[in-house]
Amino acid sequence: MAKKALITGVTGQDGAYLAELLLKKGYEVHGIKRRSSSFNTARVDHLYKDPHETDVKFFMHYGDMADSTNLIRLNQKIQPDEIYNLAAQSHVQVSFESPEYTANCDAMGPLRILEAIRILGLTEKTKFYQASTSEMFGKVLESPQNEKTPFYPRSPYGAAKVYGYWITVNYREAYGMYACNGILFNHESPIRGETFVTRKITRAVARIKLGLQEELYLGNLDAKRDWGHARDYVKAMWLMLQQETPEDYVIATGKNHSVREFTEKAFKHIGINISWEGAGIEEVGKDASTGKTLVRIDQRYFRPTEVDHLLGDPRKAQNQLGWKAKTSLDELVETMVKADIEEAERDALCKTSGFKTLNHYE
Ligand code: NDP
Ligand code: GDR
Repeated sequence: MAKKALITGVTGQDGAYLAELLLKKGYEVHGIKRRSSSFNTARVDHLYKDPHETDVKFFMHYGDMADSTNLIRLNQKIQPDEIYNLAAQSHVQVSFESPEYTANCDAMGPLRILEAIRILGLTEKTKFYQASTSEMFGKVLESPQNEKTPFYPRSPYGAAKVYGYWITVNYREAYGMYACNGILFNHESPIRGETFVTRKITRAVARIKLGLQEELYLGNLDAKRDWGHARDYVKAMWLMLQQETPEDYVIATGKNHSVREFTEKAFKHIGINISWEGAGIEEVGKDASTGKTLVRIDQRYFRPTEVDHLLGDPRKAQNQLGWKAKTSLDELVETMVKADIEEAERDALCKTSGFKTLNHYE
């Protein structure tokens, strides 16, 4: 019998890479998607088969992290061997705008699933993975950060995820459940959401190259992050659920870079060297050879409280899971810029060919 996995947040970046990985490993994969007025399954459409076909291994179910009865019913129906809880309001800046919703989804969400496992008597059968985050370290008290570094969250998102972390530890200790936290540092890819800084930059670089955009507006250029590739990181999630004992692991590359450096690297791929002039909110990034301004600062992208500097220590994962980040930052930037150029080429073609978008129709 194939193992059954349930992935919450299957339509997100990590959900898509993880579903692909588990299907390759022979799992029957069930994903939870939200009802939306427009299609929200683009990242997993290539995995989907019409349910009337034979040998279907990938199933989608409507659900929401805010809906306990839905989560209980789905777990009762699927009886999963492994649950990967990836669903979250995952944008740090948005969490300042919607703190209560973020807490409901990101803190109460994992609790609802853990309770579903307990209520249904699945504590012996079902293993649970919680998508914890380096944002829990927040105002960094030591560097690099490892599994023992104290938490000091700096956003409603970070605070909600700290609850998700501890409730996972608590259910492991209280009920003997196989429950793990993956404390993942930032991981990106060509299917990263467009409003996270890396994708925002690579997408803008591509659109500037194709003449679809003039300038890129950013916030804090000096924030440092430990950036890896999402495809590498979902392997660590799976490995965590295949061990003798459930434990928590930091997953990171062990190297960090600033948003400024990321921007410079991305522009280099289209043959532009960026030179920085001015300071603070007045700072601009110019094309060093033409003097044209390409990057500007906008106050709206600064957060009320910032996480200045994150750097992970992945040695426990290396030693116990045999996991190591495979993709360098240069490779990651190159892959992302290339993919965004292809997308921008499609947009440019539509524009020059006079194709209409839906809202142009009467
Ligand atoms: P994404 O934002 O790409 O995906 C989030 C997923 O959660 C989407 O499928 C989204 O659905 C779904 N979702 C959001 N709200 C709800 C809800 N109320 N009910 C059901 N589903 C919901 O995030 P990533 O894939 O990047 O991250 C996956 C997880 O890992 C998240 O929990 C995130 O907080 C955490 N994390 C991410 C890191 C990263 O660098 N990427 C690092 C550390 C942790 P929809 O598609 O409809 O919006
Ligand atoms: P982060 O990712 O907050 O680390 O959370 P994000 O890419 O949003 O920001 C990284 C850093 O870049 C700075 N920044 C900007 N950020 C955005 N989004 N847009 C901008 O224009 C901009 N300019 C500068 C930010 O201030 C920040 O310092 C991500 C998410 O995936 C979380 O879900 C996950 O838990 C953490 O990574 C680890």
